[in-house]
Amino acid sequence: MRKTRFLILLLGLFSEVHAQPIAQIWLEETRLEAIQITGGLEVPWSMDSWSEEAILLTERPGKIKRVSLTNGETKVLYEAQNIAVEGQAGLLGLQTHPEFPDTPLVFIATTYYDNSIIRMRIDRLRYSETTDSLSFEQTIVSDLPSGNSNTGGRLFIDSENKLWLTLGDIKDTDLPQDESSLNGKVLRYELDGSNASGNPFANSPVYSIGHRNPQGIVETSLNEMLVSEHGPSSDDELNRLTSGGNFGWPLVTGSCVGNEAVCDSINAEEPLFTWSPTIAPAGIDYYDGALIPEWSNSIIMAALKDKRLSIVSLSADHKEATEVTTAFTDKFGRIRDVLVMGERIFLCTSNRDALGTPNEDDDRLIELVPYAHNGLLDREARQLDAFYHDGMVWFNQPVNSQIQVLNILGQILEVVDLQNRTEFRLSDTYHGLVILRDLDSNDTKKLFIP
Ligand SMILES: [Ca+2]
Repeated sequence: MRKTRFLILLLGLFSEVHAQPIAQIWLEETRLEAIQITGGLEVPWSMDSWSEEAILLTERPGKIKRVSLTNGETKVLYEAQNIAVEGQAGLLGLQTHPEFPDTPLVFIATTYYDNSIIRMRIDRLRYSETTDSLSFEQTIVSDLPSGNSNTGGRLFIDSENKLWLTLGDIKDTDLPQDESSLNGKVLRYELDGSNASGNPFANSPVYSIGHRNPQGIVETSLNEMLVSEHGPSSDDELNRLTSGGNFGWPLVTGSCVGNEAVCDSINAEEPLFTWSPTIAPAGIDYYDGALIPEWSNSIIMAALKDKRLSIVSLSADHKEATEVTTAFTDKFGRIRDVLVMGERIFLCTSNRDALGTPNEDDDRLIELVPYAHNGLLDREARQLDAFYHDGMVWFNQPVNSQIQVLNILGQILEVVDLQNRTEFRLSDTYHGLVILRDLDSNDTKKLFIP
């Protein structure tokens, strides 16, 4: 226990909170350990970076919490007032100002009641160091269509300081194709809430149309804007936004292959990737770090229904998906959002929503910590059929290859050429774990030497 803790401190870069991993997976060259930063959250919906040391997140019932990455300590910085919390409505998207904390502003998307009708607004909050809390400053956009289903609600600020908001169709399929309605649209504003300059439709925040329920949005390093969206019972989509682009809903779902006539008639955009049956994609972020080479230049996508991450590798120009893999399936339950902070990757669960099955720790904020591995301890490798007894290594079959003996650090202690023998004597200087590796087959076996 002590040793583990020391190792984690030595690595420094990463969290020492709850150092015991709650799950791990093996990629080709990287082992990823999942570390719980904190539990006991209530449907966390959107995360953003507060600093190197903390994450800011919304909880859908209305709180904004700051979670320390050094000790997991969680503090409520804000409780939203006059909000509508029912079904998928509540406190949703959150983004810090690009110059935070020099410009200590935070933007949130939240639903509210106008008489009994649910609408959505974007509020600007200000952080005070004196009180160590956020306070309401101004509603910069209001009276957006909303409801308790297909609400969208993800906020994002891009590299040109434009404020994006995804809006679902609110279960009204007549409206996503109607350019004058805001249902089923991706909207783009200036940071003061005015319509972004250069938007494709006059006097409108609408950037793209024909969306069903987009719940994730991110900008890649090549400034491509990508959006994840929930399909009906098939065809969840990852889309690359284009100014004025039509993403098809409800006239076409998923790929235009087989739907060419409809797609041509509305000039629909082709998704980068589709998932059928649906997996319920939510938050997305873009990773291009060096510590997980298998995931470089990828979109990391949270999936609610399929309880996993989807990793979408992008082409060099970021206009196409080249490979899609999955990770951590069924390890944490429903996953709502993903946050990439340089080399660090975080996710939050959504097991306390109406569709989840929470355990006592839910909901959780989890960090994925990478370790390089050389394949020696890869759990996917086959096991050598060998055991240790009384100073000797015994094989169940004669072995006609060279066997490496390594210590736990991967250093080679010796190489034994077996030449059809079934046993060899180990040096009595070896104690603890040693690893055998067959140089022909690469099969390995861990042995404990008392
Ligand atoms: Ca579509």
